[in-house]
Amino acid sequence: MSSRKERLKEVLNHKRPRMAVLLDPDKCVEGQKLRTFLKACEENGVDLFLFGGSLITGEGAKDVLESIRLHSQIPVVLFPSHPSQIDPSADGILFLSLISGRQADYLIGHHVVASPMLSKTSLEVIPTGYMLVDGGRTTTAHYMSGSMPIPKDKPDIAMATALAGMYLGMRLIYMDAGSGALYPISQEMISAVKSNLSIPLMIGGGIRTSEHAQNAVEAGADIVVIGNALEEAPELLQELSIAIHASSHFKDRH
Ligand code: 1GP
Repeated sequence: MSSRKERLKEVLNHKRPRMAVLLDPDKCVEGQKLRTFLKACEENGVDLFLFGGSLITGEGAKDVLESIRLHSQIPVVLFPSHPSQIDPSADGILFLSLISGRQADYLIGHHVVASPMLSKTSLEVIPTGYMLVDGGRTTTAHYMSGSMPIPKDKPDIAMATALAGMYLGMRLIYMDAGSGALYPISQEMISAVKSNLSIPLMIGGGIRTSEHAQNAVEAGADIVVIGNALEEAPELLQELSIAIHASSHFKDRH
């Protein structure tokens, strides 16, 4: 097993909080800037790269993924919105079922198309209950999936949905306010979900400050996903990483 695959296994063991950085292939360009950022991610203990987006329009994804593989040892997990985004050179794939929505294609249809392709790769397939939550604006994920997000003040709906995902056999729940959300998912909702789950909980969308990141960890996030904030201000990497990793109080909590 490659060391990246081993690192991926550790990330999913939810023994302590982890940091995932979302790399959107439409927003990254292969070159020195990306390589400098990848080096900074290594130095600051980033645990995982999510690679993908709700709508990919550019053609540079392959080059960007190749560069990530060449210049870092951090595991790369695909975060696809469509089977066409499967790339066997990553380490794993979030096999996302949009359990907050009721659209058949996002629950099972795309999975049927993708599965024969996946069976020919060595990607670690991670069955993931994906839940979109209202983050104050319609994000690309909300719009493209044509689904209604869980209202931000309904932790009971979030909890019931996540539980259903766990009972259906998901290995991970990803609760997402969507990229560029105006505000992140509330602590109340995160803790309502976490207190009922025995599988890891990933939280993302609108996390822009170390306070946001720490709030998510304190409420029970096992993996915190940061995208936009680092695209706009890569210099925030160190303080966001410290906020997620540093608190020994939340380590080894299981
Ligand atoms: C989106 O959760 C990710 O799916 C990241 O969101 O870009 O707002 O950090 P941001």
